[in-house]
Amino acid sequence: MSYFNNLPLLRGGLESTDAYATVTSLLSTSTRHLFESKTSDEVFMNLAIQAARRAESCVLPNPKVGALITYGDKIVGEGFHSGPGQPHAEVEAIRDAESKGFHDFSKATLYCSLEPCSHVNKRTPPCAPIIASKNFKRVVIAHQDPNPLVSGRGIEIIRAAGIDVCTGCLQSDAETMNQAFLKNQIHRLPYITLKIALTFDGKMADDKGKSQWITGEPARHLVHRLRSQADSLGVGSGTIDADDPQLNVRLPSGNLQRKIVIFGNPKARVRSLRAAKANGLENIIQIPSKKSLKTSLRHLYRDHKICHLFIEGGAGLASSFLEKNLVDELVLIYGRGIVGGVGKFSLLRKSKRSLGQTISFTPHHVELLGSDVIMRGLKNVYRSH
Ligand code: AOF
Ligand code: ZN
Repeated sequence: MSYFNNLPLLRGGLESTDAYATVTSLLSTSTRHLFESKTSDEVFMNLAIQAARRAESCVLPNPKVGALITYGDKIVGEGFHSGPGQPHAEVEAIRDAESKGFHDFSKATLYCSLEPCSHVNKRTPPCAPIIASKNFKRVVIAHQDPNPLVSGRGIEIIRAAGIDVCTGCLQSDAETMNQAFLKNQIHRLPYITLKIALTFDGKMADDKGKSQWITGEPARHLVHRLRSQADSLGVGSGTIDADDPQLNVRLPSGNLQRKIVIFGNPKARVRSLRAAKANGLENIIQIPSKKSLKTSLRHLYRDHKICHLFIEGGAGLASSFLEKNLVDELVLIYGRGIVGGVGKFSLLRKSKRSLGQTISFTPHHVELLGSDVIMRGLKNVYRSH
């Protein structure tokens, strides 16, 4: 996670004050030396990455992309991609600069958190030829677009126009932001997040199977935010039968529709399907239980365009995904209560693993939320090449 992630995004046109100085003045004296050890390219690229993060919720199948245009040390334009069918970040940044009266890009630098696209026959025109035609002095790119239709061609187009191109600036920060997109493009599979609520002593439910509620209200709000980052929600048929979950995405800005994927045996699925429909859920996809999970995931990506599956419950589904090593990110939410008992609802209940054979995640985020503890761990990290 980048040190700069919490800096406010600077806005400004030709009249903007020295952006570099403004950012440094926002920092306390104790942190300023860290900032100053970054190059100005990294400072501006970080702002482009922050711009990309302004896309609300999930933009999949597209990546989150931000772009920034500087002239000397002033920011003269910025843009981000807000979703499929919408203009790309670079085009937005150029438009922003032009709307402020900036038209001569021959002394300007463009910062792109992703290689500008080069391919045609898609929703929007390719960005690389537009950038080439604007005759920028320099283009700084965080990383190559892993989309096989781009994959270096955007960079070639811009270089061929005689523009100085620099790549790899804050590459890993930009890649971290687009893990689902990278996995989709490289492996043709959906990115999998598994969320599990656990009691303080690590149980998924009490001995009667009740899990409502292990965690408090703030953590349940967080779950809605996490759901909004995915394009689909996955659940076992048993959980629909037992808990009758609403599986919706409620945000302060409104409610979002997500595709629902129900895993489970066919009989249970018929029951759960009725329950789900009675709850007003639409866009429900059922997974034939005979197929392997990996095959099902390929099918979900190829035929249903599912790019990021957010899986919640139940214990059986969570265990299957974990055992088959299909989880990319694990989100554990620990409530404050201890339930004790025999552990009928512990994770991987049937596992006979020894300590030398654990399924390990690399923790990357720990947070106290109300009286709950959030722990996030990564299994796989996807890189652009
Ligand atoms: C960019 N800038 O902001 C984005 C890029 O269907 P389209 O026209 O939106 O194109 C989607 C593809 O373009 C996507 O798969 C990825 O390769 C690239 N996304 N490229 O230059 C952007 N969002
Ligand atoms: Zn583009």
